[in-house]
Amino acid sequence: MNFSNTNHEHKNVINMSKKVILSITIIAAIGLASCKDVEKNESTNTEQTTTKDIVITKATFGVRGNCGMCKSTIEKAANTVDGLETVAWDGAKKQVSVSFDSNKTTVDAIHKAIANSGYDTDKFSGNVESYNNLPGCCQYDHEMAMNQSGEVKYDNHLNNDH
Ligand SMILES: [Cu+2]
Repeated sequence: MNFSNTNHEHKNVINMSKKVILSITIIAAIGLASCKDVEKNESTNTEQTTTKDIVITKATFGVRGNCGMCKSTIEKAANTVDGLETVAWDGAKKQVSVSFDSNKTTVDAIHKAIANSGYDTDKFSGNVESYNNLPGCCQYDHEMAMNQSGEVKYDNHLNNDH
């Protein structure tokens, strides 16, 4: 009979479909399982990257100055820059070392902040008005060499009768 025959074929098609679906499900499950493993590894990597997201950049450049008071003024000026992490002015080398978050600021911004406080950097001249307002002992020589080797001990007023 044509009708039941068709019906039977239809059932077969359904059975086949079920088998196909089952196979697909199994393959998908295997696929998902392996994907999960990959995802796990990826998320681990992502976490590590996230902690490294803050990129700390280090820079060293010349800054003129005389004494411990200069050091304090220079370092305070650098610290006004948002994103600055560390600053240390080396009076013997006439050089400042900074580290900063490069997403927030630039070396130039730190140069400018220091220059604004009256101190020459190897890129910008110190603000004249600020320089004139510095204590006499801090009014450094504009011809002073910057980025020195640091072998010559600098004249720190703290060690002198001043
Ligand atoms: Cu000084």
